[in-house]
Amino acid sequence: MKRFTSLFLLILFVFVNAYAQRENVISDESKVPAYQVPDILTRFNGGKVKTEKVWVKKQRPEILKLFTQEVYGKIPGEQPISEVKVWETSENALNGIAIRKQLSLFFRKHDRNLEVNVLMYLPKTTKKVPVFLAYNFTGNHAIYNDPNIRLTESWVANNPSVGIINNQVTEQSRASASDRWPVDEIIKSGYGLVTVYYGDVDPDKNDFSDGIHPFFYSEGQQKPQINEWGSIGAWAWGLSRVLDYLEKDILVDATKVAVLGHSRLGKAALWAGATDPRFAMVISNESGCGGAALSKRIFGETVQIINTSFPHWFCDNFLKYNGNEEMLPVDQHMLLALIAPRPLYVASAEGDQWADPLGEFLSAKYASAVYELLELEGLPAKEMPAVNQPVMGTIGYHIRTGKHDLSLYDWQQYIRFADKHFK
Ligand code: GTR
Repeated sequence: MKRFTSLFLLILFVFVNAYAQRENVISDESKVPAYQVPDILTRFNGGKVKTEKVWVKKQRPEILKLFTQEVYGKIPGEQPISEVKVWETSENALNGIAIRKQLSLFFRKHDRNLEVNVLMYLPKTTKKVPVFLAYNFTGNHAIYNDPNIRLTESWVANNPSVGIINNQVTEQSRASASDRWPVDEIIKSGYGLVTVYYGDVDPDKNDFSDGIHPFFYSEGQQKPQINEWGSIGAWAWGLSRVLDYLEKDILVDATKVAVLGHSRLGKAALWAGATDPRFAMVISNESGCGGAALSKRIFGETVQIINTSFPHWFCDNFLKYNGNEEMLPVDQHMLLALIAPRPLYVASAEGDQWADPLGEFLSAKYASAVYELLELEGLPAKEMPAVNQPVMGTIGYHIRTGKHDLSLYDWQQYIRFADKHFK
């Protein structure tokens, strides 16, 4: 009985707490508490960053180290691709204008085996093509109406409305996310699309017994150490492994891979871009808290809220900053600056206040100081642009009308941005 009562109280506490947090969410600009973000060109020892050399050799490595240690966690070791198995290459996709390629990357260690399925659509041309590399949320079969795409057999979060039952997809799940993936437009613009279901690398649940994490455990270990990777770190790692493969694919120009992600996958894309300089362009679509949005600006989702709802996304060290953002030694504009000198695009949506559009814009604006130090244009806007008025320097930004989503409008801007920098 006693145990029952304490369990009941614990559950009650969790609910009341979650509710109280939602109630306290700031969505009114006049209620945002005063805050200060670290000056990106001031060294942690107080000196000033005045040259490219000091940025590259000193400041950038220090910032990267702090994000690794305090936010996303370090990767505990190396795990190269063990085998690539190409399932099919069809010259006849999209009514004959594209090549469809499906393959698996296998990762093996002791008795562990992880299979990461890759779907590629590439324009038919004699030249190597630039590509967008992006994770999808529910499986490759969901992105396009093409019965030849293999159905994922991985664990997927239930959603009976698109035929995902008992954490398995069904025929009904096909093309269920096709609104987010304008494959024909991408191909006709001369780009390939490479996509992977993010749950192949690490299923999105607070459980560290599956996905890539256990590959690095010592005897008896159940979860990563407090300074080691959570799920975002794992997803970013997965993007780099896909890039390892793309470097070997003769159809792809691996020097022109734009890594793109929406929402939590935008956070992963940013971290991948920050940690792996081979990504030639980085695109964050409404990545919000722990992505492009400033953490010290308390608006919409906060560090405490995200760590409570998704305790597996960041490293455990990040918990120290719950309700305590002012103690963070870094903020997200510094993450964006790690991507310099490569082109970076940050996008927000008016109907996505949870992700704090202004915090995303300011972050891109503050990151500009590093681009300017490197004699690049940075973000060509001092104030938040009006809705549906994209700005594009080496940093691009837009806020569009509409809800939290990855839309055709977003893709059209990313294609324009890629044309500007890749062609
Ligand atoms: C939300 C979360 C956001 C964002 C989003 C998503 O629930 O609070 O940080 O990641 O999920 O990924 O769709």
